[in-house]
Amino acid sequence: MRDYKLVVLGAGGVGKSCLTVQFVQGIYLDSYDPTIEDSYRKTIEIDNKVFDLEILDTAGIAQFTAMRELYIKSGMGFLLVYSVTDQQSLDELIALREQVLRIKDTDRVPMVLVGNKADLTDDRVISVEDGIAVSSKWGKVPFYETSALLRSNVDEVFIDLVRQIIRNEMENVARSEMRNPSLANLKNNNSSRSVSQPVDPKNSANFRKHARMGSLQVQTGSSRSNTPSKLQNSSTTNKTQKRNETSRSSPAAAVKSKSSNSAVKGKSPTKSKPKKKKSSPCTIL
Ligand SMILES: Nc1nc2c(ncn2[C@@H]2O[C@H](COP(=O)(O)OP(=O)(O)OP(=O)(O)O)[C@@H](O)[C@H]2O)c(=O)[nH]1
Ligand SMILES: [Mg+2]
Repeated sequence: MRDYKLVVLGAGGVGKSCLTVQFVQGIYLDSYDPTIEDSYRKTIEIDNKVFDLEILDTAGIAQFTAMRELYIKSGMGFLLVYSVTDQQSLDELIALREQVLRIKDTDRVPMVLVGNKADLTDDRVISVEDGIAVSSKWGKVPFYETSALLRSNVDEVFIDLVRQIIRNEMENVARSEMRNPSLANLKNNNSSRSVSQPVDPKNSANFRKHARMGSLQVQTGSSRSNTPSKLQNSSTTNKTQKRNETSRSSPAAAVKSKSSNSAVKGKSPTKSKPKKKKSSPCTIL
């Protein structure tokens, strides 16, 4: 089984590490210690198929971003994270996305736009509508608001990304078969081949060891999501950086109680009910 290589990108302090660690280990990091580069592994079951994920949590602050080009090359899907409390973090994502598209040399890159820290309602400067606008500009890239603190929409953003990668691969296979029908014959004669095998060699090489599109999906993350009942913590983590024990504390703890239990779809955040995804079962192993 091969790894699905996901890369978490965004400005410093937006919550990339918190989202990743919540997804992989089910814990919330209250302190802030800027990341250089951390790699995590997690096994996940989607639609009765098991996927090994390798998640690269990247540096947000400028002096640690030298490796960016390398990991964008090898990443198969990208979480583009901003903080709803920080306008600049959304502005920075625009350049980041362009860098991803340039390096990948295609505009069909699996990607999710993530507005984190949705629990910080008093500090919010970016509205749901602002996020929707960026998502639309980007060709309806799936957009979620999340809260790593409340574990809201955390699994959802990663699962969406994996689904996009799977879909992308199937489309690539179909496209290359259309261009070269003999490939389809070969496939028909070889029943052991899986459609989820890599078709883009760029995606399978050089991932550093340590180191959608359909309807617009908008889910705000100011409520604690239900952790999948089959969630088991079977992840392994490869830290490339020691966390600073005296790191400064986050404002997160102070706002824990400010969360509301709302989840919205589309443009009516206060009225809508939580969006029911039509997806088939996912199990985090
Ligand atoms: N209230 C709240 N605070 C959060 C949330 N996610 C992260 N934080 C806090 O924001 C600070 C930065 O979080 P990190 O996950 O370390 O940020 P990062 O994007 O990994 O930062 P770099 O590694 O420097 O790029 C920490 O103090 C977290 O506790 C969230 O969803 N809600
Ligand atoms: Mg980090």
